[in-house]
Amino acid sequence: MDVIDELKSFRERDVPYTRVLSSMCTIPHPIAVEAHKMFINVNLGDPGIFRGSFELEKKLIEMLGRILHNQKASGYICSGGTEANIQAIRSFRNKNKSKKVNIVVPKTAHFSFDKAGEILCIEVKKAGVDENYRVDLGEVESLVDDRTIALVGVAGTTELGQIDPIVELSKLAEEKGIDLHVDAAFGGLVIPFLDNPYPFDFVNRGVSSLTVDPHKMGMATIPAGGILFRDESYLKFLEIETPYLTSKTQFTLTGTRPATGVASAYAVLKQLGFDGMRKIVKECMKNTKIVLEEVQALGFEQVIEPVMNIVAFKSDKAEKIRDKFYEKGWVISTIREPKAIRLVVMPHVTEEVIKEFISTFKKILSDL
Ligand code: 0PR
Repeated sequence: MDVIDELKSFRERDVPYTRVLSSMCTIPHPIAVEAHKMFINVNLGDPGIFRGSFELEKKLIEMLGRILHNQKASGYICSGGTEANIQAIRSFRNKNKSKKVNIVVPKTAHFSFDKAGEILCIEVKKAGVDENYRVDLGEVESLVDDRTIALVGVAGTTELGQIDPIVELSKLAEEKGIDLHVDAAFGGLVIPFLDNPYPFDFVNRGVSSLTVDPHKMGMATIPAGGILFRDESYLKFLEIETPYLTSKTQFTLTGTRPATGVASAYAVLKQLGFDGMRKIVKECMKNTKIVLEEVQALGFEQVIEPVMNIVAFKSDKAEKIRDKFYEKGWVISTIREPKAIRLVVMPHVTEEVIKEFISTFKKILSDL
């Protein structure tokens, strides 16, 4: 067998996106694929060689900064939300020279903050949430002590797509003189394009940094995560000397790093513009509403009214339903608190896909 056929045979075993309602990634936009191909051998870890690509990254950060209300935003395109979150916390930790420190995150925060805590040797305190699964401000405040260096708020939680009260968290961070990181890995390229966007970004003075991933709703190719800081000063806390490179210092976590995510994310945002992105988000929200109504009609109740294109339905049999879907070639996910099935309505989840999904769901329910 020729190696390409061999690769195909592996690739064919992957579940196609049109059967996946659990993923925050999607089929990249065609312009992203074209852009990706043009940058396959670029190493942004050596920006003195790849000067044009490095300039493009700066332009993309500027573009993202404009969407997120900060013309002075500084940052870079990284491997994903995990690296972005780790780097934000690393910058705050290095800024605070004291040895033993902690951060306060919502208990609904992504597990990448546990990784950050472990790698950086800092305590990660977890605050509970209210009945709408937004972080409880009183609990956040009670967990803050004189070793707390930062708060985290999530704009688009992984499980429910909920937005924490960033406005209040920002005020609290300012009051306490500490940094606030907003994890908008998913919501960062959804909320700005909604009809009544919640002010989750740098418009709040207390927000020091923000994670926004083009490889999620930005329809860029994988990997394309993003970390944006309020200004350049935060990057200084991340700098390491690099004596033999074309650059004297490096603030990224990885050394060799691709520019494919930069090019593909830039291409999508530039080609679609604000209006094009609004259209994509509008379509996802319309389809989320269809999923909501169809699944309600099957007798399920949503955990929260969907804020973005993620919807979860309470069920004691959530895991069983998920496994049955899997047997039939579909992938959905579940959450534990409350027990529920979770559906992410990405651009690949079209009306046609929803129709097939609902008819599969009906068969599963009749077999349960
Ligand atoms: N922050 C939030 C709010 C996230 O939801 C995620 C990932 C991250 C950070 C970390 O991002 P990276 O995975 O890019 O490092 N959320 C999804 C999750 O863990 C990622 C995902 C995507 C999982 C596609 C599965 C999948 O098929 O559920």
